[in-house]
Amino acid sequence: MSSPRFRTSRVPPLVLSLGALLGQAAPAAAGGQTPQAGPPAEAARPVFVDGQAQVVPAFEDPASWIRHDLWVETEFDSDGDGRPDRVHVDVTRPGQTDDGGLRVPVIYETSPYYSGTGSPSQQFFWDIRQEVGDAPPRRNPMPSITHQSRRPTISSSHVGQWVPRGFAVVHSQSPGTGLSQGCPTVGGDNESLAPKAVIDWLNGRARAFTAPEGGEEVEAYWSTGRVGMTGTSYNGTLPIAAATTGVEGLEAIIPIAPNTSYYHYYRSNGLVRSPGGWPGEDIDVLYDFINSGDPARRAYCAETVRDGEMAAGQDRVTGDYNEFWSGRDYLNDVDGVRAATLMAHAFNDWNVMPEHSYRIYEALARRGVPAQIYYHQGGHGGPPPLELMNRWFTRYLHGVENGVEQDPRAWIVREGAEPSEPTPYPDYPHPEARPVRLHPQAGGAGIGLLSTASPSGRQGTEELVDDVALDGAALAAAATSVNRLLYATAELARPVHVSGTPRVTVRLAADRPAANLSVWLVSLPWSDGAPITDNLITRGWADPQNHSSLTEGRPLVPGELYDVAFDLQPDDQIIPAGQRIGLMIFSSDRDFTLWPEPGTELTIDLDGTFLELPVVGGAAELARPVG
Ligand SMILES: [Ca+2]
Ligand SMILES: [Ca+2]
Repeated sequence: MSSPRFRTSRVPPLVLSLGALLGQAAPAAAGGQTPQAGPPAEAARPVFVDGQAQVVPAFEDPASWIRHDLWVETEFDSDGDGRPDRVHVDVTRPGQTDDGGLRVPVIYETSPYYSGTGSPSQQFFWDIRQEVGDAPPRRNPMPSITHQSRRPTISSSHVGQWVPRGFAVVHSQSPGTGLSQGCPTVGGDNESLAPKAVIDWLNGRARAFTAPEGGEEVEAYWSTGRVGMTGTSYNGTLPIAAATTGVEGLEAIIPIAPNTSYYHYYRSNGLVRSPGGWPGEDIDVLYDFINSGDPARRAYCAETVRDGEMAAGQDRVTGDYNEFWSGRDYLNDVDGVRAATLMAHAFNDWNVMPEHSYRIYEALARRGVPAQIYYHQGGHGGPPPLELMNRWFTRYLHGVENGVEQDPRAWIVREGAEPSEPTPYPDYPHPEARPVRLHPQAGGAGIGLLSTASPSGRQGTEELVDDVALDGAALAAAATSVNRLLYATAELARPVHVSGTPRVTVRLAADRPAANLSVWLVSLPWSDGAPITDNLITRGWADPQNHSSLTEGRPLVPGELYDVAFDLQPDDQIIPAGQRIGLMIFSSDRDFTLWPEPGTELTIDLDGTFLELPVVGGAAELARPVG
């Protein structure tokens, strides 16, 4: 099953129909600023076909565009100099906005990355070789970023895509980066209020100037005031940050692989846990990584932010949730969001994990804010198809009633399908998914059985010994191991469609007060040499000390059993017939957790341990006998 819309829209006739339409509109198209002969520029206007803004020849020539930069005055003073911080902004807009009286909506991206970033070398990250629950070793600060003056063009992203379609494109540099004043705060309030100020300016409610100090005032007379924001990763976080302010004029956002909570980025269920590919990264490392602003401000910013509130709040000892992290979790501010939100993420994004988009999508959908979600099966980043984005921005920025509100709410790229051909779902998770409880049976040092039927009789306890030298793939591939426990279903008689957020409950005891806990869901048999994503279904991590509270972990009493229940990362995947679904329980996850010395012993009580797997069609799909 695939979307008819995406099939038809890839067909050349779209271009032909556009040509035909432009032919009809020819007397009103093209302009004096373009090489083509034709009527005056002032007649050129955005053109829509099939509910999407089209490339208009009169808007296509970059030589006809107007580019300039300016500084918008914000409502905060984060660098402590007693004056409102000004943020650096660039604008690219069709020439007709000056010569033809045209007013256009705006596609806007803001980022802390436009003026260079710090070293990605791990020697400036936290050293993850430490015992769980201990104070971390001291971190080497990252070398300073060389300050760049980059104007008037901050970035050319989105310009080629949207200016020819009748939009202006605006960029701004996050506070404390590049030529923007203020301090970098990595999720602080000024990162939400800075784009709010830019949107206020685009609506005539804030002032802008030609210089960072003083300067002539600049007005956005060419703007309709309707703004859409997009961007990937950190640049996808900031549209959500802006939207939480409820600023008028921010009509639509398309966050791509956004981080929606710094706690969920750097911690997992009470545990210190690195983003995949960035071992030892933490919020203060990201501060150093984006700290490209005026060197004269850096001492004040380091003292108040990195060595101030971050040092006091980030807590790499317990990993618990606290007020510092709560203030950097956009779900806590989601009530303010009114912008129509098209989320995009990937189920194999192990850097910014797939829960980040789902938690916001779910909250917005529940509140009745227009929201859709697009998931593909790849890794970090990857926008929705242009058609989907175009319909979204056309509806909410140009106000064209294209019926996008009646579209399916969820778009899931099936395994092996092109990212441009998602399968429409009425919602995500698939509405027919039901939680199926699966129970482990003794034998996890090899592969014990995992079944929907409660085993008859007690299964008792089984043990594993932590060894961070072995990664999760090696542990899952091993026929037997003392370093993990693995339980798998019988071979599937038919494909099983998992859709949603699996949840595990692990009843465990440890031989010491603190331990890592990692859980992977895998598809077996393991294919050696294949990409890990061929066999990895999803995974999750938790701190057993947080078994009853995310904010107040308690040291474990060695030998005492605790029920640790937590969500794995959301997923949507079809496990082929003939495979077995495996639940692997282990301690340190080499690619994500801290690296304690090997030897921690975990005892798992199988009678209190189970998996709840969201399966489309429910338990019947798993309970069928083999063959
Ligand atoms: Ca200031
Ligand atoms: Ca903890």
